[in-house]
Amino acid sequence: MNRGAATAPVEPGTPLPTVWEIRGGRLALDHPRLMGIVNVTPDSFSDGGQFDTTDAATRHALALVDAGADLLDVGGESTRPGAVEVPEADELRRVLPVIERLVAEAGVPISVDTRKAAVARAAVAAGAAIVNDVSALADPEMAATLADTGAGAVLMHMRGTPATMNQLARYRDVGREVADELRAALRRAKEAGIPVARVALDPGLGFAKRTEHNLQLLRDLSPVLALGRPLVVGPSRKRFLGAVLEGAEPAGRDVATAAACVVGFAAGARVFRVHDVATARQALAVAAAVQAAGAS
Ligand code: HH2
Repeated sequence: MNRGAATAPVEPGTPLPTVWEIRGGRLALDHPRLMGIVNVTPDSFSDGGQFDTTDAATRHALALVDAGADLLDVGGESTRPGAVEVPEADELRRVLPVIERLVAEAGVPISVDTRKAAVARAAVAAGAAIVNDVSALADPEMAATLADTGAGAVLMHMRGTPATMNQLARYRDVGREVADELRAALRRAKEAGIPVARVALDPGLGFAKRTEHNLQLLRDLSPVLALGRPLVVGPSRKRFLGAVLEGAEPAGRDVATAAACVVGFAAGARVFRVHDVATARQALAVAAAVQAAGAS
């Protein structure tokens, strides 16, 4: 765990998963991958209402691809702290037309950010390759849906729901507890028949975590990495970055986001869910180049 060191970059030589199987192909993880955020919502915490029509969301998503996004994550429900669940019909109406357009036009794999099995199923039928489930299979139909559709899956750590999670942010050893809870999610996925090669894990920065928990996770992801799956991290514009910056508004946290991505990369994460793809991409290109120089 390297607790005494100032930071805990992944030990040189630690084997990390190099591919992630998603629907219709495999994503190589030999370099950092940028997942651009497309929130088709009126109320997301940093960009709510900016892209809540099909045209605006599609234009924004295509601009993220031009900026270097390797994947696009389309969501129709805010999961910010305190958010209430959006009815299934509304979520479908928001995301499906955008996914259909992006499958035809974007040229990169599309992920759907949803906690609902019915939305996941419809999105994959429309061509989505990945289901990003921040509840890690809480919907009783989700595991079977992932197993039969063949989608890649992101299983993220959270406790409770966005409405209740802040009260559940109590840990003695956040890295170990998050890893234990993700191990249980991975076991549920395997038992439902989802091939493990299709699963990526995410420690859930900002979900049932206080500032210090998010920082501790980024400092040492090794307990989660030990589960042997690719790691996704989503620090983008989150409140813990605002706490470090003593108050910057969410849209003013993109450089801080890029810094958090670099720390996450050094700790072993390979997929980075961000709003500002161009800035994170530049920062991660340097981190990857430094790491490659060390290897030769
Ligand atoms: N964070 C958010 C939403 N989905 N998915 C994964 N895998 N990891 C994350 O950290 C993550 C996520 C929250 O961010 P955002 O989509 O910008 O906000 P909102 O939930 O308000 O739409």
